[in-house]
Amino acid sequence: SKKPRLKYEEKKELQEHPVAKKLLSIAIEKKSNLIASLDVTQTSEILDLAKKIGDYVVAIKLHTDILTDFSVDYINELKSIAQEKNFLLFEDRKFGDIGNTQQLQFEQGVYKISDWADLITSHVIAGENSLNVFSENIGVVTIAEMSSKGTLTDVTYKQKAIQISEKNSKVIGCVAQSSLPDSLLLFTPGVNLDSKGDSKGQQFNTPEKVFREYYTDFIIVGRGIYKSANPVEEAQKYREEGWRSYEATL
Ligand code: 5FU
Repeated sequence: SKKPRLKYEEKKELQEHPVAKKLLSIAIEKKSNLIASLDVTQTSEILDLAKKIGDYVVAIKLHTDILTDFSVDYINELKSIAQEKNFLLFEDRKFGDIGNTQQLQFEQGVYKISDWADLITSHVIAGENSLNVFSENIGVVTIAEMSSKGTLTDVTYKQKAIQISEKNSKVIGCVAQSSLPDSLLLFTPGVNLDSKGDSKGQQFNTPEKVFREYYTDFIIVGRGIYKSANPVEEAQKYREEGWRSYEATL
């Protein structure tokens, strides 16, 4: 039989990065392991959803480059909601270039991600030095394994991505669809209670399955929440289901 997983309290002891500690503290305090991915295209929709579901999540994941009306005012308002409701801002930029280009994408352009993100995602396709450009105070989450059908992130790729991630003090964890070493936090997207997938390659699992089989730490839910008729009720449901499933593995 499988050995029990580490509790969030135990993982917090293992983590040295302040953002990892903060994320785990929020999880413990809110009894939540839910990250809502608000993949909507207007800033007013994000702000509205963030106010309504902010109490139930540890972080809100963003794809800032899909917004049609980005502004610095929007970011400032989102930051103040995040502070009030105690959640982190997670930009799912999935950097995937040489370090020099990633640095420009991280610090420059319209979005100036380095000014406001608590967490960012990055591929490691360009090798370990490409991660050197991210700042110390931002938690880097590497993409070790994707959720989509036919992804190229096979076992060998995943192992190499984990090796790079374990060596780098800026990396707090990985996006993956299977277990990780205890020193890395596991973030699992492709989670939905009502659907098995979409016509564009996404594959969904239930929260129960990803906790039981992968010992994930955080579930990432997009359409299951923001596309539903009642996002508040769904956020509460995924929070409860995620927490219950986590406790069942202890
Ligand atoms: F790295 C990954 C991955 O492997 N699968 C994903 O689905 C990231 N994602 C993101 O999680 C994706 O870009 C969406 O923002 C989100 C899943 O949204 P869904 O609506 O729950 O499918």
